[in-house]
Amino acid sequence: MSELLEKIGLCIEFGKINNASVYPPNMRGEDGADELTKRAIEEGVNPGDVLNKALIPGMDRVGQKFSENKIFVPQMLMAAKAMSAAMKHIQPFFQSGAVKQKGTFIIGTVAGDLHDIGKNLVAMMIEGSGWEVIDLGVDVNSNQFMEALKENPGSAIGLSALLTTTMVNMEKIVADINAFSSDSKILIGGAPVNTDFCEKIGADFYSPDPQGAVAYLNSLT
Ligand code: B1M
Repeated sequence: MSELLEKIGLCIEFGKINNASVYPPNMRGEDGADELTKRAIEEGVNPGDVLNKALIPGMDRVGQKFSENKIFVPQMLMAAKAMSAAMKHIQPFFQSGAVKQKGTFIIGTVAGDLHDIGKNLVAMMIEGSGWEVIDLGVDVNSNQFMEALKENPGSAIGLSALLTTTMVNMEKIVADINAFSSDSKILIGGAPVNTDFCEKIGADFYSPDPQGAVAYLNSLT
């Protein structure tokens, strides 16, 4: 099992999407993230293990290499595509929460930011824990959050940011939402943010991971 997880991690790291992908050349003809994740699930590997022991460590290595200028944006993009191909197979397990509708949760990646893998994970786990999730996608501005809030009053809101440059946009969105509806609970997350930043910008909770986000939302019910 650990060999299979290791291979899946390598597919993410090197952007090997599926058997048909010609990239990277040295893995041509081999199964990719798509087939290997499907096989892992069919063989009974825990979807949480696929996520935490293969996909996320693979993506961490991608980030590390990008920081060291060992790879560039096209390789990161291939890694993201491989990650999406794998996530398709684990998604149903996180979305199969039996109890539905504990409340409504509006989530988006903040304006200027196109990273959506972490946001999608948070959304799928929250949905799986019984919340209705309205996913506004990426590059979402204050007006879009407030429109969704007008249509779904009383919803909790989740903001994700992956870039230090988009943290300021998160700050603006939180201020706008608080001015519009001071009783809306705002949860923030993403690699560059933390509890101090959360307090500074007036958000209600920071979670470093989807599990913490689920626990926080469930504490509101
Ligand atoms: Co980008 N990128 N990227 N990138 N990218 C990072 C974030 C970076 C850290 C890489 C690096 O330098 N090491 C760096 C940011 C540096 C900084 O700001 N300090 C960076 C950069 C610089 C850029 C560009 C500017 C590159 C360029 O064009 N020169 C550009 C910006 C584009 C834009 O957004 N405007 C860019 C582009 C891209 C791609 C499009 C190629 C691709 C994204 C594809 C996609 O998302 N569909 C990409 C990728 C893949 C990455 C890395 C490698 C991986 C991100 C990821 O998906 N991680 C990333 C390096 C890294 O993080 N290791 C990097 C896996 C994911 C599961 O983790 O998103 O952190 P994460 O989510 C976690 C937690 O943070 C948390 O839960 C998740 C699961 O544990 N979480 C929440 C997230 N949101 C939450 C919300 C919550 C609660 C928890 O509540 C609401």
